[in-house]
Amino acid sequence: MTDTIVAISTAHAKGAISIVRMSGSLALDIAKKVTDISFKPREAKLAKFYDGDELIDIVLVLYFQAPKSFTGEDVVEFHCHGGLAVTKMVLDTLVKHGARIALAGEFTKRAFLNGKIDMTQAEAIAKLIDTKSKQSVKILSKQLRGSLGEFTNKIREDLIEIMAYVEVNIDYAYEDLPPDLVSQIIDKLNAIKDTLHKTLIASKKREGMFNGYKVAIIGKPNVGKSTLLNNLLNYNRAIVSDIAGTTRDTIEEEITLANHVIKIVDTAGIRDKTNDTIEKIGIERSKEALNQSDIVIAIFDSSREFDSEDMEIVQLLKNTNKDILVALNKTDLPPKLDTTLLEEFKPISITKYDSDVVERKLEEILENYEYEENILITSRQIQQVQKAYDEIVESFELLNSNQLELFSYHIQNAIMYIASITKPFEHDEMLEKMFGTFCVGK
Ligand SMILES: Nc1nc2c(ncn2[C@@H]2O[C@H](COP(=O)(O)OP(=O)(O)OP(=O)(O)O)[C@@H](O)[C@H]2O)c(=O)[nH]1
Ligand SMILES: [Mg+2]
Repeated sequence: MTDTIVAISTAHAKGAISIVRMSGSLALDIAKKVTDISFKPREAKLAKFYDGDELIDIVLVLYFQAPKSFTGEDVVEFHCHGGLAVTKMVLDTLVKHGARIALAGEFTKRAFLNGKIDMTQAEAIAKLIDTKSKQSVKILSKQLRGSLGEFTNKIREDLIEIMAYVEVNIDYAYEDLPPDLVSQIIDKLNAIKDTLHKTLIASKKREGMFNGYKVAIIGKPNVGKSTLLNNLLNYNRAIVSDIAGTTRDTIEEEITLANHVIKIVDTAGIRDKTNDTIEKIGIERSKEALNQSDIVIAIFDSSREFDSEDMEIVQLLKNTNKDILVALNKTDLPPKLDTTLLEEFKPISITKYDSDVVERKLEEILENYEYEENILITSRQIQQVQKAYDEIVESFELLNSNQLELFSYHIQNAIMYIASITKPFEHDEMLEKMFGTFCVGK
């Protein structure tokens, strides 16, 4: 018999209501001992909550009878008044009567182990709590209902069908195989391969959707990078001066744009001939910031001649696959910059007095991002799909050279990796680690 667990499921802060949740075989017995009501499943009842003879709170009680509950066990929820002290006293009383404080993610882990949800749904729950963008809420709530599980199950079934074709024909000589069978298998397998590939690309590209997209501001020294950061933040976060090399380290701040949380990174001006060691480190960091960003804002000073330092920025832009926004700054001053090499980036003009157009452009880029519904949301999911994809790629050769047994071996592996997305084969320690990243009470 497993322990009966209990935790405060709402945020640990002062609020109107706090929910204490208890799950396990003793839940109903304990609940009866601390309240003055009779219990009926799925009925909300107002109850006096006692610690012995002492009245602690008037609470709303909900009882979910196993297996029709989140965890699949008996669950009782106590909605108490939201003071920190009263909630803690309710919790302590339940512990006194035999419940144990839940570990992080233990409720969700039980839901998973009892087959109430699959692993993708458990992961969607964890992400939903952490996520910062409205777009990702839409995707995650679909996954919460099992959409990613359905998607991977369909792929699994298609692969099993291919296996079946092959197994039936494994004993035939190649010449005796139905003539169009191999081409049918290849078509099916190609379709699966393409779907997995598309999903992998979309998922890797859209990691920022959950954690906030990163936008790096780059440019040579003194072009107005920190000025733009301050304008986007609406306050003077970074030091701005006419001395080149003012910003020495990267500065990261968050803003919300078009329902997305964006992490804006201001960097040290990039130039190649500096002798200053600290500045050199800063420049390396700006290159790193560019590599880690989703969108790059490159700033050029329209009031100065185009020089080798600007050229270095152009080179960086040409060598990156990030979304690029080029801004010509200081357009309030007489123009001197030859913009020929920048035309391909369709530059926009800004000044320190008017940089709103940058926000609008950023919003445009974000709005144009395509959102695959079946995006993979954890690195675990990405890894497993990648492995399945690699197995399928490897199997193609073998089919062409009629090595059906080896082909079938690789397809089996692919099936196993796909299946593990919803039902990982990891042992208990592994599960503990996975659910340990959840918050307590989940
Ligand atoms: N006239 C004019 N001056 C500007 C404009 N934008 C920025 N400046 C000035 O340009 C100077 C440099 O601005 P910063 O924002 O510190 O430039 P930076 O790119 O962060 O410079 P580093 O940190 O040294 O790489 C400051 O004196 C700003 O006031 C603009 O649109 N017009
Ligand atoms: Mg700066």
